[in-house]
Amino acid sequence: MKAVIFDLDGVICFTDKYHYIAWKKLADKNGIYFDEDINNRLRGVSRMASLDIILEKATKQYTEEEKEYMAAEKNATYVELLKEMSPADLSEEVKITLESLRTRGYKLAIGSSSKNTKMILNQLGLADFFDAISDGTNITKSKPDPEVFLKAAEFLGETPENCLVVEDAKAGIQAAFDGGFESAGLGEATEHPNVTYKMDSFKDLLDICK
Ligand code: B16
Ligand code: MG
Repeated sequence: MKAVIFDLDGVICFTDKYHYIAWKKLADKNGIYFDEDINNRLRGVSRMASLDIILEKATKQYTEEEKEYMAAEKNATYVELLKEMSPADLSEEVKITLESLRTRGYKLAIGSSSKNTKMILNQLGLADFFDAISDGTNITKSKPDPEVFLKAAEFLGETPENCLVVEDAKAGIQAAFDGGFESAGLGEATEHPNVTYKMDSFKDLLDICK
């Protein structure tokens, strides 16, 4: 293993709570039922695909134009919430583990579905930390398609066999498996049958990547 590709939301940081608040505001405004269980199904899923999942509970049909508007509205709320993030939102555990992996010589990349990746890394003080960033701005297909991780490996100049993907979403483990990557799962990702390593916490990476 020469490189580690990290998912962002749910792995490096906990923007999932902001996604929840922003989607909840949109759902409430439109009288659509939304809860934490539905929010969990949005992990690793692109913005428009997330909206389609939310609209499963809607009682009317929305046009593509209305959907674009709703997604933009949700994103505006989300971006306002991201502005409150700071380096204090990066846990000591994540920080120390990332620094140890770097010291051990691993190349480190981000593989996230989010189009707000650069802003989030900036807020966390990680704007220049990673060797490569593959995110929602350079892909055409979202997880569970492997494109985001294949691009990350390409940007690092490594083959998938040499990269470990770290994920919190089942869709992300599926993407890693289909792309020929080994994976390390956190939370619900550990339930996926194809996850290579099941982790209890982020620092377990230091036992996997010696
Ligand atoms: P945005 P990840 C994903 O991030 C989130 O888990 C998912 O809930 C979100 O819909 C997606 O990013 C797109 O985010 O609206 O900011 O482009 O887990 O792949 O880092
Ligand atoms: Mg995630």
